[in-house]
Amino acid sequence: MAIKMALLTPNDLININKQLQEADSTVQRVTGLDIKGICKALYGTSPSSEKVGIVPVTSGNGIIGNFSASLHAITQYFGFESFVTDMPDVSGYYEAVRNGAEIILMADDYTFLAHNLKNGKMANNQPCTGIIYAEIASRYLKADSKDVFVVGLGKVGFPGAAHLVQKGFRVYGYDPDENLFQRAVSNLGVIPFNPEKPKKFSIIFEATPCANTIPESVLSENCVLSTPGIPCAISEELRTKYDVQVVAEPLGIGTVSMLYSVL
Ligand code: NAD
Ligand code: 2YG
Ligand code: MG
Repeated sequence: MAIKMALLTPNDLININKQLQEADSTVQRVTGLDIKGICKALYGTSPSSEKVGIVPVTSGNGIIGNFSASLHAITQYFGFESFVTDMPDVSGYYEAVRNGAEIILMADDYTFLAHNLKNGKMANNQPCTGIIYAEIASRYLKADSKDVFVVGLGKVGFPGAAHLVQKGFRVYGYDPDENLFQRAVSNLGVIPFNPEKPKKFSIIFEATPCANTIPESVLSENCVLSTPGIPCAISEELRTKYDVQVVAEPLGIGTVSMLYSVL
């Protein structure tokens, strides 16, 4: 398959518990809810000790160091019972189900899924990530208007933009890919952002695989930047200059969004 994918690296996942704790406290400061509270509000579900089986997958680019171990740490952090199978792939799936997994988590290079074997519900990481980062952005307690800037309208950004439109926000969007940009304008009613006519925002949601995607001209003092994109969308310099509240974490927020969506 010739689809371009931005894959995680073992480096992104170093100190995942610390990254999660920091993201959780930023989410609390920005929205008044912690990440679990956001999930409950978003999906109306709560875990009741579901057992999560994590299956390493060797296909394509293969095992990513720290990926399964990070999913283990993330599921435990959010209060799920979980285990990583000894075997990968089909044998690992067999092992997970035999050992009582109720929810399967596994990923190849294209799809990261959660499948609840009890109720049949299935989730994909890309829309679940877009939706939860958009939800966090939308709950900024000190937002000065219903205007949101969405940067990147791909597999994560588009569902996030759709969620914001559905919640009644005025969504300004930008993507250099003309097809994706037009799709968001015509299918969602996204307002085309014109870089020639700069406008300041207190809420920004970014989902691109590029650095420095947020022009300085859109930043307002103390704005929120909710971004799953890796690497981070703004420089340390701009972050400090505008006291930007950045919600960014490489795997856990999207994963817990998937899990709550299949409960
Ligand atoms: P994608 O390729 O489907 O979409 C990215 C979009 O960004 C593309 O449409 C591209 O044209 C656009 N883009 C590139 N440069 C831009 C710029 N300067 N301004 C505006 N748009 C620009 O990718 P995706 O699957 O949506 O993933 C986006 C990012 O999110 C990747 O870095 C991916 O690794 C990351 N991701 C993170 C998590 C997480 O939990 N943190 C989960 C899933 C994906
Ligand atoms: O089991 C393994 O170790 C690998 N087969 C996992 C492959 C995951 C590939 N996907 C990505 O790197 C991400 N784009 C999706 C993960 C979401 C968080 N960024
Ligand atoms: Mg995440």
